[in-house]
Amino acid sequence: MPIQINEEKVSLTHSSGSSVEVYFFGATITSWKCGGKERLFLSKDSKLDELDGTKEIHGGIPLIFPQFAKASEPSAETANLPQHGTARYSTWKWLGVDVDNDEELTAKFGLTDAQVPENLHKEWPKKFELIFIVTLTADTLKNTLEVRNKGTEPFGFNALFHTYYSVPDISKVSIKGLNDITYSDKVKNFARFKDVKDSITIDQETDRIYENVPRDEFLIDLGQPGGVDNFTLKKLNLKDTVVWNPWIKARSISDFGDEEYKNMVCVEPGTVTEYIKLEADKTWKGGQILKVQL
Ligand code: TA6
Repeated sequence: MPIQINEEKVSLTHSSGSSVEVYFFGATITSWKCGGKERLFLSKDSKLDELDGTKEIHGGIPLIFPQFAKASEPSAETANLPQHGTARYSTWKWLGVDVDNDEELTAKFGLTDAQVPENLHKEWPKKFELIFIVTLTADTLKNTLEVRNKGTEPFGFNALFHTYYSVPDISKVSIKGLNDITYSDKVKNFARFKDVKDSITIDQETDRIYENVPRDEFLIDLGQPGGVDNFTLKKLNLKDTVVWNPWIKARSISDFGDEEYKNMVCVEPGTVTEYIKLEADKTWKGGQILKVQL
């Protein structure tokens, strides 16, 4: 069955056997399998059976909109929202399958401001419509977010794909394509640095926002012999890239396994260092393409 739907989620299976699972809560992708393997990390402690809007899903690809981090300016438009905004805490609508052929399987999910929980909506009462488009092929997963301003005034927003990759061993992971880019380091009180090494490795808590990344393609190398199962990540119309691993701080996150930091890394394309300004009645589009080297 290429499409299976229940109250909580949609499962899509492409003719090649690749598959994706999307929860209506947050339109969060919780699983992407291709080449017979799970490619995304999902914490075994994530409370998928208690999605009442208070707890986020820990893993997969949470969608971050309209705010990334807690705004430092009290006057910012999104200042009263939780650090990852509202879309992640809202229940999206299934909009159906768009394309289903041997090449690709594409499905859509929708969210309007009317679906945002009241306590969050009142803190950012803008009129908007989001469309999240998920495209699956034999070796790629493409995510596109469309944001439409349905109000009469412009608004500003952040957007980010908070992608958790599943990795066999964090000590062997390297990320190529972020050298010579200034980043602000949340672990070091947002001090700014630049790496000259051509790849990043992770051996401690890492929480960096790489700003204005001109390259749109990165290689996430899992350190496997022969380079099999590496990912290429392509960002589409997004300026920044966040790299996160909580390291042993994961032990203080209630629904995140104590040792699971060894098996995940987040590489997250987004526009978060400034607000994207959207005029009334206009649409913005951004996205990412994850490709596995099978
Ligand atoms: O995207 C990076 C980040 O904002 C980190 O600063 C850290 O707060 C993390 O996300 C939390 O992610 P979670 O999925 O646990 O909400």
